[in-house]
Amino acid sequence: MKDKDIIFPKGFFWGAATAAHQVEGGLKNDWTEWEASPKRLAELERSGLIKKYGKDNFMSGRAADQYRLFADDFKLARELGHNATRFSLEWSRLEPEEGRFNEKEFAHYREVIRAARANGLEPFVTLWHWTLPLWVRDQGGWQNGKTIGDFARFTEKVALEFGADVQFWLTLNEPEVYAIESYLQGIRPPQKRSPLAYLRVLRHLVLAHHAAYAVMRQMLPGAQVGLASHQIHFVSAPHDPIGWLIKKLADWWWNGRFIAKSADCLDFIGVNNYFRMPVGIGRGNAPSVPKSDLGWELHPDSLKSVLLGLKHFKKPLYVTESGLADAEDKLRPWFIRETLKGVHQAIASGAEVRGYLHWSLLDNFEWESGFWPRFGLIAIDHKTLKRTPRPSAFLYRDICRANELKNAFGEDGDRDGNASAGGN
Ligand code: IFM
Repeated sequence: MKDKDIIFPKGFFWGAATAAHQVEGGLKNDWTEWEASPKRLAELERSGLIKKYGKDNFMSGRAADQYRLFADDFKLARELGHNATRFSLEWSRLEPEEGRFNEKEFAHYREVIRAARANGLEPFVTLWHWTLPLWVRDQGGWQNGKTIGDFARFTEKVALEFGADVQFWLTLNEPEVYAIESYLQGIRPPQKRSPLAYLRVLRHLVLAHHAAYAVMRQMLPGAQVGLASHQIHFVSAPHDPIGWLIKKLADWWWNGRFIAKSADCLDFIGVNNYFRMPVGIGRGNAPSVPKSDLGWELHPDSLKSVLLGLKHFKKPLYVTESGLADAEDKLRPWFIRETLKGVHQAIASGAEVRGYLHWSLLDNFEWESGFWPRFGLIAIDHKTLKRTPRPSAFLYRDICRANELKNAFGEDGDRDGNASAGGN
C-alpha cells in the first residue's frame, strides 16, 4: 500500500502524552523521597551512574516545569497539529494529607484542562500514573486494601470538580508494569521483591480500577472511562511448541488478565506498547534490529499486533503510549511512520482504534533512568527550559493535520530518519 492510501477514520484523535511526575516539577511524593534517599544514592554511586550522568540526572526536581509552562506547551501542541493530549493528575498535590483536598491545586488543574480545551486539545486525563502521596506510601501503598477506598474517594472529588470538562478518563497507568517493577523486580519504590506482595498489589489495582470506574459511572454517565494497559507483542518461532505455550501463557498473564478482570468496567482500552518479546527456543533477535537510546529493540509493527490481540474484547481502543528514546531524532521519523502504518492495518483488520497519543510530548524524567533518555517530540533544555520541537514533531504534525500519511513522508522515508518533509 502506498503512503497516500493511508487515511485514518474521521474524528481520529492525534496527540501526545505526559505524566505529572515526569514533567511538572516541584513535587513531594513517594518518588521524590526515594530519589533523594541515602539507599538510592548509594546504589547509584556504587553502579557508577552518578559518575556517568551526574546526580541531577536522577532527581526529578523541576523537570520540564510544566506545572508553570503548561499553557505554552498546549499552544505548541496545537501548532504541531494535535487535537488531543494525555496528562495525569498528581494525587499528592490534590490530597497532600489524608482527606484534606488542596483547593488551590484543584484550581490549577482546572486551568490546565481549560487550557487544553482552549487549544483545541481533547484531554485524556489519567488519575494515577505511579506516584503516591506520602500518607498513602506510609500506610503501605497499594499493598494495603485501604488505599482502594482512598483512591475511590479521590476519584469522587476529581469527578465532582472536573467532570463537566473531561470526557476521557484513564484510571490507572500500566498497573502491570508498576506491580512487577515495584514489588517483584524491586527496581522502583518501594523496591520489594516478593511474589506475594506482587500478586496482592495487582489484585488491589484491579479493585481500585473497579471502584474508580463505579464512581465515574455513577457521577458522570456520559464519560468514557478506561485504563492504560502495557501490552507486549510476544512472539514464538514457528514449530516451537514450547514457545507456543509460553506465548499463550504470557499473553494470558501479561496482556489479557488485567483487562479481562476489568472487562465489565471499561468503556475503552488504552494501549501502551514499546516491546516485542520473543519467547521459547531460539529466541535471539537478529542483530540488525534498530535500537533506541535505551537499547530497546524497535519493532514498529508490534503495536499492530497488540491492537489486533485486543480485538476480541470488542472495545474501542486508544493508543495511549508508543514512542522511543532518541535524542538525535534519527529513528523517530521512521518509527512513527511505520508504527502508524501498522495502526492503520489494524483498523483495516477490524480493530476499533480511535486515537494515537505518542509518548511523549516533552523530554521527561524517565523514572529510575532519569533525564538522559529523550522521549520528546519536543526537546527540553533543562537549564533554560527552552522547548524545541524535533524534526519528527513536524513530520507528525503533517500526519495529524492531514489525518493521513501521504503529506508527511515520501515513500523513501527510511530508518536513518531521511524522511522527506521539512521543518516549519
Ligand atoms: O515513561 C514511561 C511512562 O511513564 C510509562 N510508559 C512507558 C514510558 C517509557 O518508558
